[in-house]
Amino acid sequence: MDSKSDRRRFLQQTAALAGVAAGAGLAAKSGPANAQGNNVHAEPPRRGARYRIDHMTHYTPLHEYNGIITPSRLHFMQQHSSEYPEIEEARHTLKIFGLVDRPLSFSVADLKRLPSVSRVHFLECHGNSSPAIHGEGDENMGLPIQYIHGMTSCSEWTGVPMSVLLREAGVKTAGTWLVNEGDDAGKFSHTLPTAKAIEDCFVAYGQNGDPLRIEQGYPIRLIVPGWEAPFSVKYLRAIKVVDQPYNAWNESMNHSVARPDLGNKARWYHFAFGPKSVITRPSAGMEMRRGYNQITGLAWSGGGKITKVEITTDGKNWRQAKIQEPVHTKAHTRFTFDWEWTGQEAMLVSRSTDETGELQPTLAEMSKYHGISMAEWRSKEKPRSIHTNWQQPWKVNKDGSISDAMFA
Ligand SMILES: Nc1nc2c(c(=O)[nH]1)N[C@H]1C(S)=C(S)[C@@H](COP(=O)(O)O)O[C@H]1N2
Ligand SMILES: [Mo]
Repeated sequence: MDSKSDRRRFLQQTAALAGVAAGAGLAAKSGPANAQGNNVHAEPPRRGARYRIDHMTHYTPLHEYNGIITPSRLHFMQQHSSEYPEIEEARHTLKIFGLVDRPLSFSVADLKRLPSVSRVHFLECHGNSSPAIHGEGDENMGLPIQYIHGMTSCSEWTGVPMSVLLREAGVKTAGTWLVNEGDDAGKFSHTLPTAKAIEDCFVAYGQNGDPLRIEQGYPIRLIVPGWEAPFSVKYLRAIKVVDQPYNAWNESMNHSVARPDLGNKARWYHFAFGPKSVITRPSAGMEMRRGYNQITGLAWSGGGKITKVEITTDGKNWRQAKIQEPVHTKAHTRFTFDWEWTGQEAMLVSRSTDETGELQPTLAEMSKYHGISMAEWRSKEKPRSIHTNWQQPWKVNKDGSISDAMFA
């Protein structure tokens, strides 16, 4: 990988460096408190206090479906509260206010009357593929790919472009940032640069032809293509146009990771995901049979379309995989590769390249990017890390069993 362009991208993806109070690490360990209550920009957790984090997660079984659209019922789910909000669609509104000429309020029916788009995009949690999940003694260790990489899914979303809504409201020149707020118990909120909103974001009410599932934000959610999923606020109810990033609780405290190599400062923002891919079949926990075996998996990138996927079966030599059409931008892309398994040990890895020319990094390259040493990755107490797109190796053993060789 070109380290210069990597560095550039890194800087682009990172809007701010910020000092983080000792409490952040604490909160991170025990998870986010839903204790945000109704105050979106609640005070940061106090040192020494105990935080309880209400959190629900469902993982997508990536190895159990075909093509590029995740069946809606299998879409992953990350909810920062202990229950789903019960929203009556007929009474729900989306308000746009702040630095605008005309503050507006839309009912869901109003939104459905406006010009719409249907687009295929992936969503991926910033915590997907986290090192902790591979950890020895981790309750998820040895479980299938679902629990390692299953916090990403891909759907056809239908909704109204943000460019339409923001034009209606008339954003003032100073309105360079948005604070988007959800209607769930914690009033989950996230900042977004106005420029990105206008470029390709939309307020979705449809998921694969149906209304959004309640897990995905019924009746409406924001879709921020290619960027880590916390930007895509569910149960969207308010867009406040502001002149600077607000760093709502989840982004500044819960989703930031203190970095020893940065003097315990944290990167508050990680925007687009770089090129990523994973072999979904065969993968950890499955049994290999001798003879012909199709290797298949998914590749995606926040940088645009996937242009190339390569596979190695010996951990060294790379050959090109077939890419299945259609290829959508910022969407899961299906690849396949013909293979004969002769009964020998094998190391199966995929790596993708996107239309910007960026190549999916190895663990060693990511290690530099995260400022974490290989020894730390391999230690029992894995460092907390987010926004990872390293290559995933699966080891095929002589007896046909397959294991996760990520930190082996
Ligand atoms: N209102 C609201 N929006 C939210 C969240 C939330 O808890 N509440 N979680 C965020 C996070 S961290 C992720 S990874 C994605 C998950 O989207 P999904 O549950 O539809 O898969 O939603 C984001 N938007
Ligand atoms: Mo997330």
